[in-house]
Amino acid sequence: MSKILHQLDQDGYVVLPDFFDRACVRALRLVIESIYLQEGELAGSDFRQEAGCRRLANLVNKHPLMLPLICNTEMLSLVRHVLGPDIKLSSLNARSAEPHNNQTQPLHADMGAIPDDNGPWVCNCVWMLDDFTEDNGALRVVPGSHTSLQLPQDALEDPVAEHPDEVAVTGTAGTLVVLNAHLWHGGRANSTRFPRRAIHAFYARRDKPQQQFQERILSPDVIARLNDQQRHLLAIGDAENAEVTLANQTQSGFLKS
Ligand SMILES: O=C(O)CCC(=O)C(=O)O
Repeated sequence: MSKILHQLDQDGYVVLPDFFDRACVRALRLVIESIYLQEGELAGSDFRQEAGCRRLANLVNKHPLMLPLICNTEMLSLVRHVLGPDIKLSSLNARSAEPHNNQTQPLHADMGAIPDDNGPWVCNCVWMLDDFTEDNGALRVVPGSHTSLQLPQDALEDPVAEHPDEVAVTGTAGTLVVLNAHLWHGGRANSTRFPRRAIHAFYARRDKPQQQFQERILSPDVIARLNDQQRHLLAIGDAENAEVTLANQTQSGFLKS
């Protein structure tokens, strides 16, 4: 464990192969494909859409399989290592880099966030639903950049261009990547015939805004079924969260919309 934590501190990310078993990966793929089908052209529009990709937002609301997964103790202990003990879910989205999409995402920090006096406040967990390879749109990261206190759009001439220090985060389906989301990162272009699918479980420090205001986007039925632990993680009935989230409706680190 200490090697994992050291890597998370040092490089700003850690890769945990075989975190989700095959049955779970298969079930998640089926779930998100059925939601893509159901939502059609509107998929992702409840948060944002992205050229060359299919996206889904608000996944806690859209399938019961998601709830136990966002509460996974081992994953949350790594998130707490980054953010401190008091955390909440910020959003749960899916992203599929589509075949031959020719779209490299700009390097960015999620929510355009820079650590404050209390340290990091955003942490992203990428659940690989397909193998991530060098050429199918793997995540790219610039190790160590989470401590730079700068955003790539301010520090780099061209955040889309390949960074000299970037590495591709590859792995097999079922791998979990935990990312200090101040780390400069982005999805690479997919030059293969197959989609590269992932779910992003994005967490925030308790005092900071949620990317998507869960209390407003979850249906009353879903909220009624939550246990105390889940309500807390989603910040349901949390007045401080409502205030800070509604006052800061930033959507994304690289598309300022
Ligand atoms: O799916 C990926 O590889 C990364 C996507 C990402 O960083 C984002 O959409 O903000």
